[in-house]
Amino acid sequence: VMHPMGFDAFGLPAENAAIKNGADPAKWTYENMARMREQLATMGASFDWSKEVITCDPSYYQWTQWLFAKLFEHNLAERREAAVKWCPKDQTVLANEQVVDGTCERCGTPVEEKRLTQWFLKITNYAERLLTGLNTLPWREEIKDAQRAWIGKSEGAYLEFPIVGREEKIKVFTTRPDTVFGATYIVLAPEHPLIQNKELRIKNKEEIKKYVKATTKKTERERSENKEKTGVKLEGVSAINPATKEEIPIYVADYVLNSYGTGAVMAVPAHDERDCEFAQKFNLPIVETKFADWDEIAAIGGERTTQYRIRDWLVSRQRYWGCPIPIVYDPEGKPHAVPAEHLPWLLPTDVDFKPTGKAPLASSQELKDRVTKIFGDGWTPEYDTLDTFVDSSWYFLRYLSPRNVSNFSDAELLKKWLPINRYSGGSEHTTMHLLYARFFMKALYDLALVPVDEPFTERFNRGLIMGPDGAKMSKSKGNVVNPDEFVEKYGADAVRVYLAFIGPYNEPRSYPWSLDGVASMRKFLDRVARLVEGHGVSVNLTDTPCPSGIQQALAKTAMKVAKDGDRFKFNTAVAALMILVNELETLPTVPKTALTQLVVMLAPFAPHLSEHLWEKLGGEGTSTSLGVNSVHQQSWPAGAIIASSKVEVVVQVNGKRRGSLTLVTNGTEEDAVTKARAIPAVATALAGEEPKRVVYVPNKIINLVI
Ligand code: ANZ
Repeated sequence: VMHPMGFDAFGLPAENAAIKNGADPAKWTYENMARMREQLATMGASFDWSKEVITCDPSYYQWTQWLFAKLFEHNLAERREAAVKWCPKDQTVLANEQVVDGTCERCGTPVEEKRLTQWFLKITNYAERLLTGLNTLPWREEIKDAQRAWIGKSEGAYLEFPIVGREEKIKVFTTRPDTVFGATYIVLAPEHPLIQNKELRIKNKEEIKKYVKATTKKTERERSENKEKTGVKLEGVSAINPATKEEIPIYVADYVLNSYGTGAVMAVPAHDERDCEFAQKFNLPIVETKFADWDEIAAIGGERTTQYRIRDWLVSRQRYWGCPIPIVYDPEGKPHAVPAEHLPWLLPTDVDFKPTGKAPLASSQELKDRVTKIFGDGWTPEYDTLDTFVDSSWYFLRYLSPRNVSNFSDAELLKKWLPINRYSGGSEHTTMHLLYARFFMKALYDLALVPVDEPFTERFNRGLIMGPDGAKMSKSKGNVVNPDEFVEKYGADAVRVYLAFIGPYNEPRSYPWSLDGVASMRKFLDRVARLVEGHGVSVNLTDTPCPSGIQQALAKTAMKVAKDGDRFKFNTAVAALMILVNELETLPTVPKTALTQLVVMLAPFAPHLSEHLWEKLGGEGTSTSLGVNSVHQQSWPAGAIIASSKVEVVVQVNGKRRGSLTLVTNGTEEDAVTKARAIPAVATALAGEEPKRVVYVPNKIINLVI
């Protein structure tokens, strides 16, 4: 098992904190990482720190840049103009997910739309493979469905609607070309180029302009939501339905998105719900007609096509604290990848990182001089940095060889370890990180840089721990629980056992932090300690042999904790340990073998206490040796399971021994009777009679009375 830890440490939080406190984002970030390492250490977290990666470290981002350059060389990274959401206060481009109700998620300022030149990674080239790749992954269906919906494959056709009195035609995408006879109007997205076309004699230009402007405040998601339809008719222009040859009106409405299909739809109110709502609102005819067959569709210029909802991934950010995009422009303005020998392409430090609307890197004289020096006069740097999701799309490859200075990873180790058996994280990553990482893997596979094209075999979406009030922890709500205080008061082990106990890890539900929870775990651990150390209770540590009932309880617990632990169901694993402790507490004397097994099973949850008790029980512990005899190096009490899973049961007829059976521990009476009666000596003794009574003492005796 590899259990590494790292810091995905570029991005807005560091930059914003730095802007607010006037600190250097690098200093702020590295200080926070040191603090977190300490916190994790006090919790006894068992990470392999030799594998640590830090995405904002030049030794890491050198390879992010190297991989970006590879994608660029293979036409998978591209620069083009795009309409982007812009926050005028934060002075930066926002991702769609960062726009909430038309305002910036961070500061609440109404967003604007801007057309800017941006860098994209062409994830759409991989839409089909990202989709089919899901079929064989053993993930929960809901995770796969969410990705499928995000990729959004639709099979349909393009149709063309001539504009009355003009050469141009309006091309629409439809999944139902067969309904073309019922198309009674056309709807254009507000951004559709026809609306800007000056030659088109639109009579109500002002009204349209106002409507289009209002649209820029909304996100695509808000526009697609099922709200009351809005729109404006284009006065003075109309189109022809190619099937009916009838003249039909043209509208602009924001429920049609420019980024999907052709940004224009033929509206069929008789068959499409949204069109129907719109038609009712604008008093447009709703006509039922015959369905067109493919010959008719083809005769009207129909052309089959497949559309995907997924868009290319916009990766450039006009921000300081990110990985510099390793691109330079020649005097003609053509982009070139920075050659590998100049990587890492360092983030300049002579920068005013306060947002001004221009990329902060543009204020660096050092960066300009660097480019001139290496490439010559007239060459200029790229000033944007990469979206942090690029940094995190490949970090798991780096874990295999984190100090490698000659490659992004190690080919042999990639072959050995990939794909990752189990990958867990929050459900918020389903259509972002989890999709980006899959895309990266497929692209790198095509470039022969990795041996497999799916990165993660199993996916666990974990739950979320909420504040004690059941709401998401947030400073503004004042419901943040600081684990340090609990560690201080109750010890790290109590906090760990509490976290394990709070809910099934692998179920993406939310679990409120109970303020008494840690205290009651501390009580449980104290009881375990008393069992071993015998403080003030009537149990004594003895070397007596383990009664078979206790042996079975131990075996059962070992099996359950192992099985639940393997599925990350730590809560039920802890519950099983609690039941075992209850049982041991009923014994007048507790055998030592029972306690050693208990302590070994408790060790993953309460590592510090377990080691202490292990020493008390005669183990060496980490304090007295190199740790080879530590409780954490013991094998799981699996031997006990095998030894006790079968028992010898004596078979009697009327109290007289007639044979014996080897049965599973705690088997059913029914099974024991059937098997007993099949023993020849028993059958003879019964002489065809049905037993009047069965006395069954599980795991010991079965007596058939006739
Ligand atoms: C006519 C029609 C009749 C439609 C009918 C559907 C049902 P999916 O399945 O999501 O791909 N459409 C096309 N481009 C659009 C855009 N840019 N913005 C909003 N809506 C758009 O949806 C495809 C359907 O959504 C297309 O098929 C089109 O409406 C609409 F009974 O055309 B249909």
